[in-house]
Amino acid sequence: MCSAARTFPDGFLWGSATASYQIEGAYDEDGRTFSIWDTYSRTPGRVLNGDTGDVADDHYHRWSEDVGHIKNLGLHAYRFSLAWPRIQPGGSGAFNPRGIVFYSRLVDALLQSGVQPVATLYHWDLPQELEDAGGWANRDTALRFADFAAHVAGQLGDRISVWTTLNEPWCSAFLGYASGVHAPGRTDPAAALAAAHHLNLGHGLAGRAIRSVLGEQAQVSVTLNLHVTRPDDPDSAADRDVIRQLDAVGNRVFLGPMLDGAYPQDLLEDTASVTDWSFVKDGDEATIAVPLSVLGINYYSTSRARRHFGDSPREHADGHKESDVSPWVGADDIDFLTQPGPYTAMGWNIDPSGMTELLTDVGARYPDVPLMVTENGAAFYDRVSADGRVHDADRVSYLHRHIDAVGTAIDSGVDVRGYFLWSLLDNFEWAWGYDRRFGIIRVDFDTLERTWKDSAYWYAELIRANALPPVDRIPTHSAVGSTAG
Ligand code: IFM
Repeated sequence: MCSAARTFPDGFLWGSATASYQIEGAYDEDGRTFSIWDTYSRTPGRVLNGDTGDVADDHYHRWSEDVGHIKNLGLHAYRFSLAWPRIQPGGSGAFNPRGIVFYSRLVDALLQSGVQPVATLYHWDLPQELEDAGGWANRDTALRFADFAAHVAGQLGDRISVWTTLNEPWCSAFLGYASGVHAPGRTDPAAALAAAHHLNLGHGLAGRAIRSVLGEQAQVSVTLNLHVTRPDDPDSAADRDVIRQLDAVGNRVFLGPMLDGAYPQDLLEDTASVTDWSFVKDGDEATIAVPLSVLGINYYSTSRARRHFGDSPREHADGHKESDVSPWVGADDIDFLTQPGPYTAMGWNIDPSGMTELLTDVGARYPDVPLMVTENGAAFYDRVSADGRVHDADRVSYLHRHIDAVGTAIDSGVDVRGYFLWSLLDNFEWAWGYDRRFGIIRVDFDTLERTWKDSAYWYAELIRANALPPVDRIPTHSAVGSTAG
């Protein structure tokens, strides 16, 4: 029996995403200075195998070839990020024209290929000098970020379709400043909450700066990695309260000020022993609530939690890298439980229902805000087969099920405007270095050669048809064409 393929609304935006530090390399070229990830990756023991982003995918030199792949895939939009230390070495003062030239050429090439550029202003590569001055825990960083945003908006102007201020501020604040498994590697819960606030403030100031340069019609967005956490025992009031608490410190710490204009009261109460939140100044919450043109949502997996009682051993299986210090500030008495498999190479459970649940939940909370899936994808241990191809059937299956889950949310009335697959290329996966491959295009990290995986052919077919192909429909090389240019 053959059922009709799931189709998507006309104009649905199919894209793919990358980030500057993960793909660019050229860490010391054309005036670029160190970011916190250059420092962190050079710190022994921080990144698997001592990998750094020094070369990464060498996209800085191979961007033209990569735009060719983007074009041949048929992507409608490409989401990339701008390296702040390339454009404004040191993070304050003079701007570096050679830094902006790189992005300007990239944007022009995308537009000439009929691809909409979606730019993220901050995907974790904070200039090291700003970290030395206190990083995101320091209010001034938010002001510096707004200056950077205004400059970039002036330079790239209306060639950018959507301006995303921040990527996953939860990771920047809580993995960077609480658990320390991301740069800058600090383990200070109070600093993590201050960082969350200053990231929020930076978002609001930057969004307003972009609109003051480009006009009110400029499309301003932010990308959040919202957490789908289920109670261990849905009938337990204690476990349901755990979910409320994690929703506050994982999701509403950003959604609250950005979309409701205020921090949630329960968050302030849950974290009162950590900070008095005196870093929130009069007017900050109103600034943060800059109207959003679209809200970006990243989704990968779910987690399950319960209240921890007594002295029984703690479990740490929350989908993030192991650390002695939890990123969940104010939630020391919460256990994250192992989720049933299957898992990706990250150890993250595969659960497409979480995608539908998240989109439906956010859509119900904020019915007037269009949503965009700005990241979704999976790392697997890919192999090059004897035929020279990468038959990544597990990735195709993951994508099929998650994109179908996006369709389910759309069917139920959620306003989802697009889907960006993470990631275009295998790249530097932060603390996991080059060991975890998310790309639909394989990168040989010795030769830097790019090879389309089966998932790339499959995704190209999906875009062409605007309909979900079966997992076993992998078009041939000649049917799609995988060479750049
Ligand atoms: O690689 C990252 C990306 O930089 C941010 N979102 C999650 C991805 C996979 O871990």
